[in-house]
Amino acid sequence: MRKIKIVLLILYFLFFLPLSSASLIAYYSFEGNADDFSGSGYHGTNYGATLVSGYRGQAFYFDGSDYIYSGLNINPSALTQLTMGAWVKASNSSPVRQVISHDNGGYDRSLGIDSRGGGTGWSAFKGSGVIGYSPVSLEEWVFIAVSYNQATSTAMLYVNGVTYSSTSGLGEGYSYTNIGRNPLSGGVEYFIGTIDEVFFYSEALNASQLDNIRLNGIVPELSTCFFMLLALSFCIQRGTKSHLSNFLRRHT
Ligand SMILES: [Ca+2]
Ligand SMILES: [Ca+2]
Repeated sequence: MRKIKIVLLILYFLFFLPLSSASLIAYYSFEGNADDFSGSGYHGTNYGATLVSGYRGQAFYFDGSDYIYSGLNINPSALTQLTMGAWVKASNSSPVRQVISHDNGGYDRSLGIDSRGGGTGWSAFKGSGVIGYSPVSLEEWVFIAVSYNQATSTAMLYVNGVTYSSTSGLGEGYSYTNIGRNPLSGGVEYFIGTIDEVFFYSEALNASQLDNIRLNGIVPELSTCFFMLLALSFCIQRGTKSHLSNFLRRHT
């Protein structure tokens, strides 16, 4: 029984650790505030967005003039690989609108609604234009993400399990990130709708890894903590038992 427990713990860590704190660099669950729950400390500053019921718990509603500032630097020079995404519910699909962006011109890393990727819908910037597109259904929650790999000049848009891959040639943008708008020229392309569970990984996640986040949420950290506590209590229990048996052996 003890051996089975140890094997299960090892398998768990091998499976989940590559997707856990090692590469999660910012996480905004919007539970009451715009704090970063990844532990990295990139707490957001909210400019006008209002707390509403979200995909999970609470979320922020952006009315077309709101945004959240994050000090996270998502430039290719800082992060060769990046995946960013969120659960979103659009209230207006007229392009162009950004969910996450650090664009300062030149189609820098951005995720939102655009009309230049073959049609109007969920899209992402790829340096020399736009990857698209997945049509928007108003007032419906959808999981969107984009992964970038500067080393291989590739980018992949992911919308509710469907992927759109492209070559990319990304330049540098601002050294900070906005949620709910494009920071270009003091702010343009404002999003109208609700945004929840915004995440950033310092890896170019593949479709199955994004499937896992879409289906299970950003839970590995919590689960890891739980299993670490379980492992700790198991060790303490073992230690106590061993001390007790040594004591009894010596005194009986
Ligand atoms: Ca939430
Ligand atoms: Ca640029």
